[in-house]
Amino acid sequence: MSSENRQSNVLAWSLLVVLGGGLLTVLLSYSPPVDISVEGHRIDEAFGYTTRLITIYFAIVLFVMGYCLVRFRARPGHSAEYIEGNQPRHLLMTGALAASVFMLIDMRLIATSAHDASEIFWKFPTGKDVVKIQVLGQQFEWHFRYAGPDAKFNTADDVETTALLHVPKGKPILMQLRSKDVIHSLFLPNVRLKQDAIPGRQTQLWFQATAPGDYELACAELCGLGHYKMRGQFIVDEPADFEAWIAAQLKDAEEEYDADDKSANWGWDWEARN
Ligand SMILES: [Cu+2]
Repeated sequence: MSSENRQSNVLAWSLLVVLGGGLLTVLLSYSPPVDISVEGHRIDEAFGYTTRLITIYFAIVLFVMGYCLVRFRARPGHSAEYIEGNQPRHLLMTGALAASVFMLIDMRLIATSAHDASEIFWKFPTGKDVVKIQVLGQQFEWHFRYAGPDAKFNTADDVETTALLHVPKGKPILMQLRSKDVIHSLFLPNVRLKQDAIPGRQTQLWFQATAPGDYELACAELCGLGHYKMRGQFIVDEPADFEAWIAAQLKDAEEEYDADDKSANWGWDWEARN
């Protein structure tokens, strides 16, 4: 065998080993943060399904590559051939593989995500039980506002926090988001939600948490040099603890309230559509 042939064989095998190793590494290291929401499993299922199918297809491709490397390699008495893959059966094989990827992965994703969006994630909860929170994104902080006992926003009994979100377990949480400056994106990995806060617009999201604990929130939209600072605490409380926390905050809130301070009173009328 010529040294050139040997070289290209080594190269092809190295490529195969690297790709296969990469695949294994990704599969073994895939560990999303714990899901503590009622509907988050839908996102995980979409990820899981896509990952499983892509893994199968990728493994098939690797197998065919490996098979061809052995079967058609240059060796004493047999030289490697250059094939352009333009014969009808080649095109048919490629087309069939592409079509099955499209049908099994893309179409299925479109169908399930359309269903989940319209039936779950965009069906915003109503009723007395709903905990309403207003969210303001700004360079480089997240602000959260709770209406307080009067149930009205932007009044003296509002509770306001920065980089700290408290919610009670087991109740639907409905949030309205706005931005003061540029596009931000509120990311709550543990409930599998991410929603842009867009200047000049009001967006919303909802979820229901299932497990008390201390989690993280972040900004998922590169919004400037201080983007990395927009992380915060996301705390899920037992309902009684949540009420106690609100009550404790209320004292400070009423002392600090200043009706003339426009920037501190950034809240809005809940019904306003912006
Ligand atoms: Cu941001």
